Amino acid sequence: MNIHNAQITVSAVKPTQYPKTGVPEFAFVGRSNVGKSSLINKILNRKSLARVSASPGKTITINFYDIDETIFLVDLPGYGYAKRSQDEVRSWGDMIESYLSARPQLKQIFLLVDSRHAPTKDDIMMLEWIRTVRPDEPVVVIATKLDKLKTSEIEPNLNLIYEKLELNEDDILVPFSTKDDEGKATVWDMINMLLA
Ligand SMILES: Nc1nc2c(ncn2[C@@H]2O[C@H](COP(=O)(O)OP(=O)(O)OP(=O)(O)O)[C@@H](O)[C@H]2O)c(=O)[nH]1
Ligand SMILES: [Mg+2]
Repeated sequence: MNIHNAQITVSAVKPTQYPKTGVPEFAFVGRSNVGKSSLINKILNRKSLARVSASPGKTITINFYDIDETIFLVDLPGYGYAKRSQDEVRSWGDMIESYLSARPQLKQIFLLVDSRHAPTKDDIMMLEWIRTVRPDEPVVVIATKLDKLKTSEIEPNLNLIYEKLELNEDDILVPFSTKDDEGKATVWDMINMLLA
């Protein structure tokens, strides 16, 4: 995709605020600090369209990025951030789940996990939840921060993710890094394929 114009359209906290245009959407979910906002910037070649932070919990609304009025990339708040109250965690869970489960134009949910670590309990729960709401689709997992691994760690770490998340041969695991172009073309290929 040749991007001319990428801009944030809506920061939403409830369904009535979601865009009403109906163009296809692609959502990025995952643990807080895993690199969702960074990935969106990277694939759009933008430095700071999506707000990024070294401390977790940066994105607190559902942010819709309008790409040439053709698609929306959707940046979701992360889960698993310890410094949140029970009430916050619950209302965020509701907010994320109500978007992900009731959005006909949502073409794909991309689940991001940190390539350095084994998937957390929350990652596993999120993946299981994705499978229940989208039972007939392959799952797409993106392993972020690949640049932080030594070459010798890449294969074992990816295998561990594959195993812990119980991925099968139809599912897709994409290694990704913002420090180089690892994974960027694959993410675009998948978006374009789903649009075709
Ligand atoms: N080295 C490296 N750092 C990364 C990469 N992706 C993200 N980061 C860093 O990880 C931190 C968190 O990135 P964000 O993009 O804000 O993460 P997020 O998932 O949007 O976090 P929340 O909004 O809190 O849910 C930032 O310091 C980023 O610079 C990567 O591929 N490589
Ligand atoms: Mg973010």
